[in-house]
Amino acid sequence: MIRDQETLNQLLDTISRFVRERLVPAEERVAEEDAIPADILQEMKDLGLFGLSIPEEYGGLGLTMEEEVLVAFEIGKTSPAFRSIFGTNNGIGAQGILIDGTEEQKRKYVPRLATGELIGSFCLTEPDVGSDAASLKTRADRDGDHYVLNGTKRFITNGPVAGLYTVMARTDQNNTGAGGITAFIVEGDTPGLIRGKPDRKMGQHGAHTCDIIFENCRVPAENIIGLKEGQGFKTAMKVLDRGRLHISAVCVGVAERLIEDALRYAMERKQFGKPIVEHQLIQAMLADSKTEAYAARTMVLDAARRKDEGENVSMQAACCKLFCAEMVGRVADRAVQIFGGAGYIADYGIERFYRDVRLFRIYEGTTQIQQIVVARSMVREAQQG
Ligand code: COS
Repeated sequence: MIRDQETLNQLLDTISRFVRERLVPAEERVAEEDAIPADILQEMKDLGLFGLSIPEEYGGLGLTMEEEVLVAFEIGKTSPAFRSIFGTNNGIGAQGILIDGTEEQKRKYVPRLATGELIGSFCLTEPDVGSDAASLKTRADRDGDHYVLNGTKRFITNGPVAGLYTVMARTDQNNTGAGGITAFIVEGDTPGLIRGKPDRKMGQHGAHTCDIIFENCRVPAENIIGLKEGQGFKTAMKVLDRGRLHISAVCVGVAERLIEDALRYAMERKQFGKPIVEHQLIQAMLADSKTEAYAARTMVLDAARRKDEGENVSMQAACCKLFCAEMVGRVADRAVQIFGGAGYIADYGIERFYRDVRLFRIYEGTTQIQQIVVARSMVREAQQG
């Protein structure tokens, strides 16, 4: 749903210009220094990028899902590391509170997430718990009006810099499944919350992950999201449904950027006496990439519109994440191929994107998990129908 086309167009133009003029020229520097420059960070805050999907009453731009994916298409046209720093505040770091939190919890924390004053992070994965999220081991034991958290969370995006963590922990030790899990809001300066050293990653340099360790970390009972024990797994799944659509849109943006770069290069580069774009085998690669990116854009928009209309889009979000993450992997691979030797050399930036996009097939649910979500939904529908 688009609320006001003119306002949205202005926002999209502004973001597109910011991406082109400020972020694209800084891509190489960010990758080399493994950090986003402070002035760019401030401009992101000024543009409202930390609060895109946060309702206006809590200080955000209150974008609908359709508006958000249109923005994500634009943001995708540069290194994914830029999106990562504000991505958690719009997505997994804020949505738990927004979807299932109490009014008081929303008022207390969300406005500071919307401005970027506070970075939000989402702690689900553990050293022994990845795709099988319901088996998580981090425990939270009640002690008076507090819970005591113990355990380790792994690969936590923005973990090193976050000031607020949504933490899934087991409150019912007799229930080893999803029903024993509760979601907590944990402030970054709580004693017993320890940040590990940043992980060394294959790509997306400038975006950071680390372990978050809880050692007798006392969290007030009033910080249970929605004040209800045992709801944490469902909260996490709802958050991921939304996150998967956003990531899908970013995949589309990155694919479109790579197609643009590959096309420009193919028009300039000459072999066998003519630009390589005139060779049909190069044309085939460009056409396949264009077709797949178009299909991805269309499905993401459809799922986003359905979500805005109030439909449950768990299955569609998984379809999108599955297709878009795999699609951008193929597009990046073809871009390297079209660039040839230059595609393998760091100076051209294409190999960096090739490494960056590999993560899309893994985080916020692997491709294989999306397949499971889609297939289970098909079976459920068939049984009901
Ligand atoms: N929205 C709301 N509730 C949901 C839901 C969703 N999208 N998906 C599942 N649930 C509910 C189920 O309805 C069920 O509730 P009841 O017990 O009341 O029936 C409960 O949650 C457990 O669901 P299910 O039995 O499907 O859980 P599984 O253990 O089989 O796990 C998968 C389901 C595999 C889909 C889940 O563990 C998953 O998404 N894993 C990947 C985790 C992930 O993405 N990690 C990335 C790191 S975080 S960036």
